[in-house]
Amino acid sequence: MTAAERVRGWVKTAQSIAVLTGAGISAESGIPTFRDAGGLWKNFRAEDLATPQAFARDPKLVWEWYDWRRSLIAKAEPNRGHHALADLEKRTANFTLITQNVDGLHDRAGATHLLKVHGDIWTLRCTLCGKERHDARPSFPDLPPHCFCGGIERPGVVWFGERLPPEIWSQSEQAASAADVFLVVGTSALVYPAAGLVHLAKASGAKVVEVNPAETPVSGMVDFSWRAPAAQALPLLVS
Ligand code: BJW
Ligand code: ZN
Repeated sequence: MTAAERVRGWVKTAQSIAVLTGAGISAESGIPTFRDAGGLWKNFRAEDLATPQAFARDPKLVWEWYDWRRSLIAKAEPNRGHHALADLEKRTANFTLITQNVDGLHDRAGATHLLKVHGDIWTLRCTLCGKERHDARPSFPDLPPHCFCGGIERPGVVWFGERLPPEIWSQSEQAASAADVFLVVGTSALVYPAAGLVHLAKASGAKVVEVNPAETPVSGMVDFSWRAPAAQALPLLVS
């Protein structure tokens, strides 16, 4: 039996599967990742822009980055990787998809048990009154966008130094600790606490499978590393 066949067997017989995805699963939809070559925007790193301090200093600059990303995502389609996970959800008794992505491509592929630990790029939140709203316009005529109360709006995402949404986070921990199989797909596993779910799943007895063309800090502790792009590997893994 090949390693791939063995992994397919784990996936097929699992009662409970949890999946953690990162930017790599959307790479083949044409959305740049954060830390691979080509992920930089105007020479800024995610760590320079995805912070409350950067937004306080220059909300227009931070919004220009999000506006650029919104326009790319609006033109993108979910790929075979997103669809394979949506199919797997239908065939698995207990299935939870935990995503660090804010792009909404898992929703568009049909995922329903979906936990967005870093928020959603299509949600805006007022920095003055806290009101949230959905806005699917690919780009805004004026930046930064404003709330009816006059306050500046921010993207409804989680920046460095900010707490993850507590209820979503606790459901993510529960899913990771209850999983028989835990898939880690397209994430550099550098950003915590999300990356900690891999360790939690492993410590709770799950078979952990990584899908990533590159090595990551969790590669050494997983039960199998599938070194391939997600849109290629996931359809084979769940078939
Ligand atoms: C493919 C592929 C293909 C390519 N197929 N794969 C413990 C230790 C050290 C530090 C910390 C710690 N705990 C907390 C911290 C601090 C910090 C942190 O982790 N820093 C590290 C960077 C050092 N964490 C935080 O601040 C978090 N908050 C927090 O801890 O709060 C505590 C608190 C408590 C009480 C009160 C208040 C606070 C928040 C983290 C938020 C991260 N936010 C961002 C932006 C979100 C919004 C947006 O999208 O703009 O999230 S940053 C960015 O990184 C984004 C991503 O979700 C996240 C992870 O990136 P991801 O998805 O892994 O992408 P890449 O680019 O890194 O990797 C892509 C991968 O895909 C690569 O491996 C490729 O090989 C692969 N790939 N093609 C499959 N086709
Ligand atoms: Zn407001």
